[in-house]
Amino acid sequence: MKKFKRYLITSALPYANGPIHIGHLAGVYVPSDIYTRYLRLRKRDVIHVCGSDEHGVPITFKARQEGITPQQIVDRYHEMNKKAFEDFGISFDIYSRTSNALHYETASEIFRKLDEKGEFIEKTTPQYFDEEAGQFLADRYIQGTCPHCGNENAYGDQCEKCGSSLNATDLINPRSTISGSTPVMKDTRHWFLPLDKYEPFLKNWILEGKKHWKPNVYGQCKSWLDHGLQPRAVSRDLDWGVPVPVENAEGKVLYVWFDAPIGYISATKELTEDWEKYWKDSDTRMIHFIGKDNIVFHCIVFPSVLNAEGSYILPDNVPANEFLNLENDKISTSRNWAVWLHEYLGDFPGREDVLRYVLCANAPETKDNDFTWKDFQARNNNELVAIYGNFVNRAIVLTHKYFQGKVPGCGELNDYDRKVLAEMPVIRKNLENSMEQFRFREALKEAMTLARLGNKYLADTEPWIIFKNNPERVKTILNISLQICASLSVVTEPFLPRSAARLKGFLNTGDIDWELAGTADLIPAGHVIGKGGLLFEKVTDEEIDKQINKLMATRKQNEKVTDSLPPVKGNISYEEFSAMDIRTGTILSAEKVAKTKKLLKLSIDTGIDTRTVVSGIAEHFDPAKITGMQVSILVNLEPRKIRGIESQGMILMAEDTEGKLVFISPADKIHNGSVVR
Ligand code: B3M
Ligand code: ZN
Repeated sequence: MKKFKRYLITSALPYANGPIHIGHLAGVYVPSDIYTRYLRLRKRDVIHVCGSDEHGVPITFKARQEGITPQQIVDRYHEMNKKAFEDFGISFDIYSRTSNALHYETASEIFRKLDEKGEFIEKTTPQYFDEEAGQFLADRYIQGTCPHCGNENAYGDQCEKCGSSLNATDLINPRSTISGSTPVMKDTRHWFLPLDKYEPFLKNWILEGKKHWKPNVYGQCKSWLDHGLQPRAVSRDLDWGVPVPVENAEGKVLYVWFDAPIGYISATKELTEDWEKYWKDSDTRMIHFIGKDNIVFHCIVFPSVLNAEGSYILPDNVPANEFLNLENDKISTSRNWAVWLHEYLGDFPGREDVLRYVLCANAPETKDNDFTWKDFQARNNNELVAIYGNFVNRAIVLTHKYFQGKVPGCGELNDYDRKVLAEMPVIRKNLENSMEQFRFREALKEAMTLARLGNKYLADTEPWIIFKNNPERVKTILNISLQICASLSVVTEPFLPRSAARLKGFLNTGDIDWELAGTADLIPAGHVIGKGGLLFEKVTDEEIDKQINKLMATRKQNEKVTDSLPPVKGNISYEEFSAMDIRTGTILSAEKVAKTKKLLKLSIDTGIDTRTVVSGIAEHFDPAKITGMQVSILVNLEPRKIRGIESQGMILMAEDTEGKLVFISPADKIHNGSVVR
């Protein structure tokens, strides 16, 4: 692989509209910090940039919800998140923000250069406009009835109830969330990045040149490229963001995903005058640390922008992680299903290394993974306390007990000593190989292999037993044990920076050169070590129960599940199930059945025919609002007369414990008559 002179590490800029949780740490920030700390220990020229991503509709949405300005929202969360990262030892060289002037300047400069080069396509497209508020509506500012499930509060981009991704024009009875009025279609001009034009460059750069990327990253890029790319809008009608820096662009700002990655550049400019050395010199190795949902922006869109601009380097690797779940459920800000960093630190003060350890050991490096509090407790108690902490504590206590805290000289070696000393450099080499390949779980395992080696060596040689008759032998055992302790203080630093610093204090060594880790003369005989202590404390059942109870209370609150769920019916055979013929259909019309409260007469296009179904849903749905909705319909139910009307089938509905009724609709648009199986 090419030898680079320097490294530029970027970590995804978290949106400044909420706190950081363990999913962010596991996906992006623990890996990027481990790697950066490792490079620094290897004396590489490296900078690590990050900062708050302060534009985008969710921020304006939250500001409107709270009745404050977007700037006040980002000010709050920028500070909160900056502190949380500092508290967790995430050692960025700069944590900047995209609402600052330097970023506006940098993003504008790049946009203008692409515009002057004629890279953009300008297109006028119809967009929903709120005449009362006098502004175009971004997708999140439009609500209406979901055509799939009838949810009346679906958004223009997504229905949060059935998860369908939507275009604003799919919504039935759209309304503006700003004024409540019905929006009108109005033409608006935007700038588009011609990603289709960049396909040959991207296919060559990625599909040919990046075969060594992690399969989850390479695979996602390949599928995007195989499906063909479309021009992508890089401007929005919003009043919050980087104004589009060209003529006749009033009221338009850069699309957040156009400006945010440029935040890495502006942060670097803010950090060092030498910024071009990092961004424009091919001897720099740029690595983007992100979560899998950001792959397209960091591997397709941003590299296309930089390549079109022409003077920047491109990322050498993008080792994106998958997602972390919490107690077998998706982490969700809106459902408060998360472990928030500031709350963790409140409950486990001074123990951020334990969380770093567990999140690295369980990192979703190749597939989604799960965080459980029981596993957190087990790893802390059985690995950090019982192996690493126990070994270090014994070695230091015994050195004080037998040799007044002075590192004893190493006497004659036996086979076991030689085996242990030979193992140490091998472990360090393995750790380095894993680290260089962004396999941090593996690298951490190697660090713990060194701790296990020391722990077992002390347990097997039992210096506390043999000291009386053979103090010379104990000198050798403790000398070797202290070499291992000193090596651990070096190789654990990327993962557990606070504990590594404490261990160096215990050993009174100060900083140790990485290249010495794993050697037999790291800490010389005669050196006086410091007082020891416990590197890690046990996590108690009470502490864990408190966390689990907190999550269960959140779950109860979210689901408001009462225990009145109807019991499961008796089993049926597959044949009985397959006798039902359920299809997708569309409601063509709906009207109340005269003199009834509950009944609606529906006309359904089943793809096979158009038929009438009478359904007891009049108290739940306004007939005008469900026309056009896709539903699931049992088409081979015996017809029956209801209030004189022949009903030919049954619409499938779901009813919760509070009597709420929703349609069971296909998650995506599909032909009527499609078989539900
Ligand atoms: N803020 C998306 C996210 O937090 C976005 C990352 C920007 S990195 C330039 O997932
Ligand atoms: Zn829906």
